Amino acid sequence: MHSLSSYLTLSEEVQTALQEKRPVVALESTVIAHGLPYPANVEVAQAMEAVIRGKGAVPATVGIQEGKIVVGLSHDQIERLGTAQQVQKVSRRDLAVTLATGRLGATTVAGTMLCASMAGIRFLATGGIGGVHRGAETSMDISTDLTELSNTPMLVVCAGAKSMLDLDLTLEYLETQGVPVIGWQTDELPAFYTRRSGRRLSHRVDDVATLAAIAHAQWTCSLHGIVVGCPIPERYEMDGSSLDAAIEEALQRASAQGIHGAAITPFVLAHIANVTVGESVEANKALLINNATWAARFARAYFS
Ligand code: PSU
Ligand code: MN
Repeated sequence: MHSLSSYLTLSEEVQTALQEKRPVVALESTVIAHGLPYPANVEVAQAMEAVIRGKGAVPATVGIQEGKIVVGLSHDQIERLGTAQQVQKVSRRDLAVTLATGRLGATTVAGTMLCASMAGIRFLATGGIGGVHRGAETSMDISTDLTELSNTPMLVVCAGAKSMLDLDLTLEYLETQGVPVIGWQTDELPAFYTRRSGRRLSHRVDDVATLAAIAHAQWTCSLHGIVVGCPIPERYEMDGSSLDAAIEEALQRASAQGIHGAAITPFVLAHIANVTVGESVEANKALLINNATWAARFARAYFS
């Protein structure tokens, strides 16, 4: 018989922090394996861990290796995920197969929520959550991130979602799933590379104590995921209209090349990075570090 512990490995640092009820922030690894080019991916993964430690919390980067969920990947394990050629993108549907076949896997937001919550972690920092794709009314391409948020008690700090998605449908879907989306010091859903999306949110919070109180209320009432949208820092914000053109072009190319499903996001990200000569990669790094910083502050407020 297998028990959950035979599939779950926690780093010593993470295990101790959880036992002592200290704040831990989970980090996804799809952004490392599929979202950013090497070496920016590994650099930003280390930088996120460093700012989380600097704010008095413990980082737990999640990945799948040799049949185990690893919560708290080592530097070498992160390097491996950031350089390996064949890495499985692991969302909820992929977890068991990846574990049983011993493949190397990088977890999406959904996969990270699932794995980190097995370890008892409540906070997660990422860049952008997945969402409802444009044209989903015929493709039905809706990220599992959204349903995971309705199933798993975790606060996910992100810079909103990319405008390659249908942001209106994404918000509608989250509402249907009962997931609160909170603007951090903003009235609008941030749109990843840009601070504003033009979509007004129903909730805005400006201080960490209120956010911690919301998390306590949510989870005490056995409710599940919370999304907190933190806008990209101003000096890294990109020009929305040229981005839209790049996204449009990438989506057309993807469709012409028959790329769909889980492969779309990495394809579009790579195209935008090319077209913007790396500016998008710098912006992506900056917002990831910003989100990690806030997630650590939120976790600290929650555990204080
Ligand atoms: N959005 C980004 N960069 C990313 C992702 C989303 O700007 O790297 C990744 C995240 O890991 C997210 C996943 O959870 O893509 C969503 O993929 P899908 O749409 O296949 O569920
Ligand atoms: Mn999808």
